[in-house]
Amino acid sequence: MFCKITKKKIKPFMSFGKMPIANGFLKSKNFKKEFFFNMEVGFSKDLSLFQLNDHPKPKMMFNNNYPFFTGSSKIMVSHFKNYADWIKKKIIKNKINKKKINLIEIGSNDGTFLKNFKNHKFNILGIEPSTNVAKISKKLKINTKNIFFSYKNSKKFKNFKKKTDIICAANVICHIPDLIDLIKGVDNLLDKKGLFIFEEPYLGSMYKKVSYDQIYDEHIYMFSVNSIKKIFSLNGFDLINAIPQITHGGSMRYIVGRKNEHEIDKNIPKLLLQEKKNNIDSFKGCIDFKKKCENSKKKLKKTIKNLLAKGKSIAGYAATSKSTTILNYCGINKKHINYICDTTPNKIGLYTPGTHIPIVSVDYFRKHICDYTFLFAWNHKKEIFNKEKKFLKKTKWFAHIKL
Ligand code: JHZ
Repeated sequence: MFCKITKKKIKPFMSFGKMPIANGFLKSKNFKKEFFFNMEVGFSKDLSLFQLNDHPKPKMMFNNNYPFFTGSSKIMVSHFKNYADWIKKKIIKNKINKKKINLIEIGSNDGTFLKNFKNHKFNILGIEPSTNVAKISKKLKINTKNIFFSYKNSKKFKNFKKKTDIICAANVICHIPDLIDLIKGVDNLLDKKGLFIFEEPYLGSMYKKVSYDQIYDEHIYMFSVNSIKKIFSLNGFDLINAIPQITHGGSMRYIVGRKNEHEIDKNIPKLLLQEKKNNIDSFKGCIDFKKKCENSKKKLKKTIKNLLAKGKSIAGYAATSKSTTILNYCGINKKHINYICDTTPNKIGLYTPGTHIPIVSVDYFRKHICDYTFLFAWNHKKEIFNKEKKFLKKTKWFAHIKL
């Protein structure tokens, strides 16, 4: 395999086996036509960059049927409101006299984040390649372009050329294979003093929790502070701050600006040192992680086998993208799990990718409680347990990681 940035040869250090499209929930008539790819991961030592070897073409993942809606979690909706408030207070304070602030979101999904900027002070632009989710954002009267973000497409936004104060993204930059092209696009749009701010699942949190389910087709990279610093500094930008977030089981908010235009926060050397201590910046971290994943798989398979041998029934809660990795990697399918419930209307009535477990409504879960429930949206535990108060004691909740 080759590093997607340096193009140098690297050796994959782990394979998760054949994987379908993580969000490719499907009808039974399409079982035979399913697409699979070999999900291997490698680590570029030069950039300290954790990455997938192969991945499906972006259009196979982001199209007119994208079934993930940012607004599906109330806690995430309030996280994005806080993120927007933070930008308004901390970042925009020095632009107070500016008539209008130009703000772009890459991967704006259903507009959950951008709707917080719908007022006279902002010129906003959402860029979203999945047509169905972009439609929701357009309905909210958010200026949304239904295209992939790229350098070529960035030239279409003439009013924003070198004039954008803030470019934001959340859980999107790791989905973009050509990061150099992305940076060229950002460079084309960003003002001299502008900031590029993005949040992504954090490699350090994934290692710590052994939450290997963060790895799937859409997540081409798992970033660390070190890798982001290196990639951007090679391309004319400084990483000026990084702020840990609790979302999605541990994320990092990165703040990037043009080289030598901003002061670098003290957080950066602190986080880099922490990453060094915890082997997040080296190949050793990968090998430790691999061993932990293999043990976690063995343990989960054994737990499920024992439960079924005792005649216990098992349900799943939330058909997340992450669940596709757990189910396919551990060989768990409809013989082991009766159903997975989910709140997303577009997923209900379909089957899980590769493992073909039926997806049902949450109402069905409440009426057909199983002895055990696998919480696939472990990152939304607080929100879900709050919703399912009445059912907390009626089933035993578990996951592949400690809940
Ligand atoms: P959730 C998605 O991953 C995809 P997923 C994407 N690639 C990404 O990076 C992350 O988000 C950020 C259901 N649910 O948020 C709804 C309930 O059923 O962990 C959704 O189907 N009940 C862009 O899919 C799924 O969980 C609930 O109360 O792993 C979303 O899972 C809640 C809160 C969610 O993301």
